[in-house]
Amino acid sequence: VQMDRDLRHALKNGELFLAYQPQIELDSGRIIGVEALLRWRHPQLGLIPPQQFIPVAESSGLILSLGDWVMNAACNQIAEWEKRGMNGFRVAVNLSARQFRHNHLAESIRNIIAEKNADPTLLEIELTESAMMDDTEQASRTMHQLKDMGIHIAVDDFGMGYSSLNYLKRFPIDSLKIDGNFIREVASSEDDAAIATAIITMGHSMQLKVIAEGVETQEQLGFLRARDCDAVQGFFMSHPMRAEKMTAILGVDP
Ligand code: G
Ligand code: G
Ligand code: MN
Ligand code: NA
Repeated sequence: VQMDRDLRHALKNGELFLAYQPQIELDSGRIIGVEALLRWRHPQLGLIPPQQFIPVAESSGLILSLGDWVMNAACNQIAEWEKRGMNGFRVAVNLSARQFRHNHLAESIRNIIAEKNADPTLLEIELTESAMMDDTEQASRTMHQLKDMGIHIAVDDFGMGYSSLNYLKRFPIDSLKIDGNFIREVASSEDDAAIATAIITMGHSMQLKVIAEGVETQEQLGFLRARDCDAVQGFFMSHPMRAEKMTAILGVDP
């Protein structure tokens, strides 16, 4: 209850910000986009990890306002990076199951995109398998609405949930993100190596891009490169950072 009240206050008080973590294309070595990760700097408690406050916001329903805040901030940033001439640079936003199931999700995203004048093809939505599989009829409808707007759709934490390959084929998905749990020991565990390889092969045979997350070592990176993974994200390449730092690294006009 206390945290929910603090979080409501944080929303109004500017205590939230987005950190951006680069996604690197292996073929070109280029940063092709970023994942936006919500951060809360509490005035007394300091930085509170999303694993602590997102579940609270989910159960109170505040996640919807929080999600609107995130979408506004991300679309604002898309428009700004676009203005600086960063062509095709995509921003991925996480949606929790409750946000994804909300009736007016597509409409509300459409309004934010229009208001911020952001290119919808530069927005990517990350959904977990369980969010997609909960009510497949509604999920499919919502995903098609987003897709029709030009928005990209990625399956987050892939391999950790239960997803039917049949739906994977029927949903308008653009990419799979291999969960970091499979990457951690990918260079030493035969099982994890087999899983990661299978995801890459299956993704490619379905014309999906495959990105590995949680890449922390040179060995993991080498493995993924050898298996033809499309892109990587993780501390080995870069930690999440503030927009200003991201802009500076990209070398575009500040
Ligand atoms: O970096 P990390 O600690 O940021 O993220 C922890 C978890 O919080 C991840 O599962 C991530 O998907 C989730 N998360 C981060 N930012 C957001 C957000 O803006 N919205 C939602 N719904 N989840 C987020
Ligand atoms: O659930 P989701 O995949 O959205 O969560 C992303 C989370 O992973 C964020 O908390 C982010 O800070 C974290 N993260 C990003 N790169 C790495 C990494 O290389 N190692 C670990 N352990 N976590 C990472
Ligand atoms: Mn994610
Ligand atoms: Na993930």
